[in-house]
Amino acid sequence: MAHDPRTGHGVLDETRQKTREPTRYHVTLLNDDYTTMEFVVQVLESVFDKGPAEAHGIMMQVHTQGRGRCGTYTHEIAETKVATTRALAKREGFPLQAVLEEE
Ligand code: TYC
Repeated sequence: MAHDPRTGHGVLDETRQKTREPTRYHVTLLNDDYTTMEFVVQVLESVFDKGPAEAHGIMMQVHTQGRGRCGTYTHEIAETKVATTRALAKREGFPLQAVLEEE
């Protein structure tokens, strides 16, 4: 803080509040033995806006490595995509799980 040379009193000279980027979250898909590959590709296309080739690539990564990233979003959007994935999977009777990971 600066000081007025006459009074010695503090003078507020910070005019701009510090800004902070919102924390972003990865949405990660987990492998299981029951969800069909076709359904996972459909979810990647419809919920995560992937094209067919990228969706297939991510699905195979999850299938072979156990997990794979579908995208990185603000907290609210990431939560919504996780919830939508769970709801679609539940409707079809698949145990497919998506989780949030802080960036
Ligand atoms: N492992 C599944 C199968 O063999 C396919 C699968 C891929 C399931 C990705 C979940 O997130 C997943 N049918």
